[in-house]
Amino acid sequence: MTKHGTLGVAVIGTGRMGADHVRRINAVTSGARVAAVVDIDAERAKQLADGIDGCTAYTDPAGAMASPDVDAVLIASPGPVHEAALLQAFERDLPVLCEKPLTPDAASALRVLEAEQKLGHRRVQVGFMRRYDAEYLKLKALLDSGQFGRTLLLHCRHRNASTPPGFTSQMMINDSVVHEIDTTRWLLEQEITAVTVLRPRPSSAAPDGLADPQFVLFETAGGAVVDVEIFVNCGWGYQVQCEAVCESGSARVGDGHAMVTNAAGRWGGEIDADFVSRFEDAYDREVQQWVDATRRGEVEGPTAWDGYAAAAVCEAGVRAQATGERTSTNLVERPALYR
Ligand code: ISE
Repeated sequence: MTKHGTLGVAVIGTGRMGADHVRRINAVTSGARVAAVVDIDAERAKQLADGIDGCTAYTDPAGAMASPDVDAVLIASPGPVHEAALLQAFERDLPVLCEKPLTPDAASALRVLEAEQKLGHRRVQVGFMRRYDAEYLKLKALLDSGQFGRTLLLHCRHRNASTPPGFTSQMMINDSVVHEIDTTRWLLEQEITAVTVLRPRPSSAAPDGLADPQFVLFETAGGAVVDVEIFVNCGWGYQVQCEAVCESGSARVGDGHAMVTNAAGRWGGEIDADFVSRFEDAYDREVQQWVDATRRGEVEGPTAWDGYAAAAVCEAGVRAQATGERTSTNLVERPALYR
């Protein structure tokens, strides 16, 4: 699979996540190297490439993918340009790790599914990193073991300290709750059939026009109910928690009790500032497993179908948010390639 012993990766998009993945592949991941970086900001791409042995800067994904040094592609550009990059990667039959979202809406995700099916084999892993988090993996193993019986409910909390300028109420579903959509589908192995969104009176700290927080409910095909508190300007840190309530027990992850201190008559711990630090280990594991599988000629992890299903549920979520009504999801039948 690799032409030079190690996997030559083109990283497309060098914003916050892309730059972090460049650092990761360079410093943490084994068996891979950054062979190309792509950014519409030529200066930014050049600066990054200059610091890496044998790395070339490009401003267009197709140019990088045509390089004989590139064996695989990591897409970390903004969601709206994912589709074009994915289709270009398929043309060259290159393996892809695509940051979430696969694409910003169900129709474009469906086009990606169709193109991958035409290839006849899977090429895409979608970057839903929570599936690689040590605590979430433990919860998944516990639920899969059946020890606590069937899962009845999930209670999820998703809090960000603050949002960048321009963050909209719709993005609270498409960028943030999309993670709970994926973890629900993954943990329960059921599709989400309906979404309801309640909007309490916004926090006085919410930026103008942002309905923050929101309370989102999913119903699943197997009859489970999932609630998600999404609060993206809570101000006190980054918290992602999930409690599964089952027939004979419950289990909770994400309390962040790595170290508890006792001093001056109080006990306490630290709260992560953002997702880059909270999920650092998960990102490391995700990229390493992608590299390992790719070098073996295999594709693992969340599929393009998972990316499509998440996009379809997000669409229902955004509709539910606008209308205040319980909104059914509308997924196409799962194609054989993804069964
Ligand atoms: C961001 O895009 C992420 O993916 C984070 O995991 C999430 O917590 C945040 O709300 C999103 O904006």
